[in-house]
Amino acid sequence: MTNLESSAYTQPSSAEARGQHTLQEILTQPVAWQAALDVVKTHQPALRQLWDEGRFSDVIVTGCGSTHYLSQAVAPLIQQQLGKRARYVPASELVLFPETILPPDGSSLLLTISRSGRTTETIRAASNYQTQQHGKVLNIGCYDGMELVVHSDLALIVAEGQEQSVVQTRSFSAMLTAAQAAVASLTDEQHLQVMSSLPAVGEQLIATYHELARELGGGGRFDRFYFLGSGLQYGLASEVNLKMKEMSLSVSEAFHFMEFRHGPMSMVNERTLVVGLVSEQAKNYELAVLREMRALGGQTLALSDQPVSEQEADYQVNFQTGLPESSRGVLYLPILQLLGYYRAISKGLDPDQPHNLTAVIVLEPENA
Ligand code: F1P
Repeated sequence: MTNLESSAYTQPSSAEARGQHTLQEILTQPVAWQAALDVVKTHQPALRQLWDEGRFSDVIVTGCGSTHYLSQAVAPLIQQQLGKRARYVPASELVLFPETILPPDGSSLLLTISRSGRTTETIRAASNYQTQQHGKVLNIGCYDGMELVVHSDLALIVAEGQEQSVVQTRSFSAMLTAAQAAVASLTDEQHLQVMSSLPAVGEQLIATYHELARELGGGGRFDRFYFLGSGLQYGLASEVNLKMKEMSLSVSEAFHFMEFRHGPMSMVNERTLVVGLVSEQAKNYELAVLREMRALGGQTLALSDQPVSEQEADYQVNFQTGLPESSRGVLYLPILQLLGYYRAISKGLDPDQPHNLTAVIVLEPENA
């Protein structure tokens, strides 16, 4: 029997109280981004020492649920920016099938990501890696002193990412900021410096587009949602898709942009919202997909740094930062978290109490 940790709060007393923790955590997340930047700056010497002395052959990034999707965003960033092969895997795969993941003669760095630091699969993966492969482990999380931190050679802990809610919002973007800042600190000090503008940009973004998220999520116009992302954005598309599912129990899926044409677009109709997390590098290819989905009757929402044409997007969120794509991934998150939040509220659900879910999955020994 799996021992599921129960969420530590009571049923809201009235409808308007529904989802208050989740909403506050979404709206305050830029504060946690600043804290993440400060944590990385504090640990920069230790991070540099671990990286230089480790002489790693590759990097394996792992987590569960939201933090697995975070791994999907971090691994390509590491490979692109640090020039080391990097791959992401769910922690359970590393526990159950290590020989399919660990390079036979490699000396990998294992990067574990976990909000709680108490998820059994992730702890097991880290513990096994240290005792069996005698490898190095870097951890990113939100709660210090947890078992996963004990099984790490270095831990970047962003306490301001801690949450009451089960679904990860502020914690996820805080850990993403820490990961992107850690990579920037190992490649280009200038990239780390320019990230200092992210909290203010995030506050402005939320203020500017909050109403759009409420309109698209709450209007009842859509009954299926598709989140498209490629390159550094695929993991983020997977995560915001999970938010839509966890909070609103909606039909939703995430795909790489170009994959959507190869079958899944058969689902597009007049009650479909196709959300594009547009990159810089492949923007033209990605916007072509959105144009085609509009032609099939779907509505499209494009999130990008610079504005796109009205032929490509019915709605758009523009960051207008000019920041490198490797440093501003968090900006895609708040409005799409709000989209799922308002969809849940419009369906009479309570995002603070997601159906079937708990904040941490702690498995009994016989199941782990
Ligand atoms: C992992 C996780 C979450 C999920 C849910 C259950 O937690 O699967 O991603 O949203 O809360 O736990 P953690 O290892 O990141 O604490």
